[in-house]
Amino acid sequence: MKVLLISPHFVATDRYGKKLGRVGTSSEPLSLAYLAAAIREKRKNDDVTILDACALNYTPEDLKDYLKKQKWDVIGITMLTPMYGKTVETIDIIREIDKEVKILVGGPQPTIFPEETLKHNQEIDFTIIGEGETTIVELLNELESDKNFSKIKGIAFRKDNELIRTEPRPFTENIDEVPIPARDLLDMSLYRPAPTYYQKLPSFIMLTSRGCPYRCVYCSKIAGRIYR
Ligand code: B12
Ligand code: SF4
Repeated sequence: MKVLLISPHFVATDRYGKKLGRVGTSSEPLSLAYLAAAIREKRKNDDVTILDACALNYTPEDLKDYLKKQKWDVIGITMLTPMYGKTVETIDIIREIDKEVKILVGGPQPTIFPEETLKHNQEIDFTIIGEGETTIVELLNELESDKNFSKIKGIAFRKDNELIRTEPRPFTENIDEVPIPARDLLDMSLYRPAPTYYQKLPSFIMLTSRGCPYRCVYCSKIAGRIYR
C-alpha cells in the first residue's frame, strides 16, 4: 500500500504570533516518524512517505500540487487541538483531489474527542485514539483484507451512519519495543530548537519515556498516568 503521513501547515507564527514566531521551535513530527517506522517494520511491502507541510511551509496550492503527483491508498494526518483548522483545510484539499483515499486522523485532538472529530468532519474515515504504532499496522492489514474494523482497538469510525468506538488500545508497556523513529524520511536540515536551546545544528528530539503520574490541570495527559 502507498501510505502518506502528513503534518499540517501549522507554523510557528500560528502558535506564538508574528513576533515570537520567528524564534519558535521547528521540530520533526515525532508521531509520524514513529508510525512510519512501525509500518516499515511490520509491513515490508508498503511504501510510506512523510510530508511535513509545516516545516516545508507548504501553501494550500503547494499541497494540491504535491497530492496531484501520485495516488495514495491511505493518508494519515496528525492533529493537535490548536491545529484543528489547518487539519480540516488539509482534509478538504485531499478530498478535492481524491475521493477514494482513506483518511485517518490521530494525535491529541482525536484521542480526546474521537467521535466528535469524526462527526464534525464527514471526510475522515477513521480517528485513532492513543498510541498509533500497533493500531495503524492493524488498520492497514484490515483495509487490505476483511475490513472488520470493530476488532481493532483504539479507533472510531462510521458504520451505516452510526459512530463506532472500539475498545481502548492498551499503552505499550515496554517502550523499548517501539522502533526508532524513521527520521531518514524527513529532511532533518529543516529543524531547529528555540535559539537558546542549542549550540550546533542539526538537532533532533529524543523521547526517552512516555506517560506521567502528575495531574496538572491544563495537561491532556494523553500518554497515560503511568511513567514508562
Ligand atoms: C514533546 C512535545 C512537544 C515538542 C515536540 C513535538 C514534536 N515534534 O513531535 C515541542 C516542544 C516542539 C512541542 C510543541 C508543541 N506542543 Co507539545 N507536546 C510534547 C509532548 C510532551 C510529547 C509529544 C510526543 O512527541 N509524544 C510521542 C509521540 C510518539 O506521541 P504522539 O505525538 O502523541 O503520537 C502518537 C499518537 O498520538 C498517535 N498519533 C499521532 N498522530 C497520528 C496520526 C495518525 C495517522 C495515527 C494513526 C496516529 C497518530 O500515534 C503516535 C505514536 O504512538 C506532548 C505531551 C504528551 N505526553 O504526549 C505535548 C503536547 C502534544 N503538546 C501540546 C501542544 C499544545 C503543543 C504546541 C501547540 C504548543 C504551542 N502553543 O506551540 C506545540 C505544537 C508543535 C507541533 N507543531 O507539533 C499538547 C497538545 C494538546 C492538544 N489537545 O492538542 C500536548 C498533548 C501537551 C498538553 N498540553 O497536554 N510539543
Ligand atoms: S504538564 Fe502533564 S506531562 Fe507535564 S508534569 Fe504536568 S501532568 Fe505531567
